[in-house]
Amino acid sequence: MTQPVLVIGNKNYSSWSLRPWLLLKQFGIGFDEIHIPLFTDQMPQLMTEHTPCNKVPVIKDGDLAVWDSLAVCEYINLRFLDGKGWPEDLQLISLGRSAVAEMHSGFPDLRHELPMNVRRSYTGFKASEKAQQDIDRIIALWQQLLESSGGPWLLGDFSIADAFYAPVASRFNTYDIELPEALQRYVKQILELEAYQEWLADAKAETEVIVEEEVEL
Ligand SMILES: N[C@@H](CCC(=O)N[C@@H](CS)C(=O)NCC(=O)O)C(=O)O
Repeated sequence: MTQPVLVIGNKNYSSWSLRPWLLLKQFGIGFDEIHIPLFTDQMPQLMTEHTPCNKVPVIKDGDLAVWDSLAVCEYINLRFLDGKGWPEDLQLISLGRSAVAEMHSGFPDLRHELPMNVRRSYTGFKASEKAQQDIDRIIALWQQLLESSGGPWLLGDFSIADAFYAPVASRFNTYDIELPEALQRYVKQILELEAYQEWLADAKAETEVIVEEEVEL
């Protein structure tokens, strides 16, 4: 059987790409990668060649191409993880799905003001009131999930929810966001994953800079 292929953007910037990549890695699923450097001259041709929607991530599995990070993670869960991408408990799955949906469609100020930039670390970053509201909501959400599941991951074992919030953990680290101690531990746990370290090393090796994603203090 040939391996699935994950089509992704720059590892330094593409938060949507990190989600399925981390999920596959954490569950030890073999896959090949195609990288599309975002907003470069090569991007349009590569997008046409490898994606149905001109966006990443996309997973290609034989003749099938699945796009959008949520659909990609759900495909991975059903096709390769035997459903283990979610916990078994109905209450926890439902809380997790709500949290993932909230991440997928929400937090616009966090996304805009604190773009993922895994290789940078800022000191003295000050979030606007609206971005701070997003941060506060994520803090409350993570606390709720960790308390409900008992941890150490958001839903107990590592799940799609952690894959979805890993880019936020990365942002909190990059922009040095103040967090309660238990959540500092959660962020550290994400950053110390072997898979995250691999992603970071690859991001550091990238040479492209997307000026719009580089915050100037
Ligand atoms: N909702 C989509 C968003 C995907 C998305 O916006 N990807 C960005 C990269 S992180 C992209 O491909 N941008 C290229 C473009 O907009 O032309 C998902 O979850 O996969």
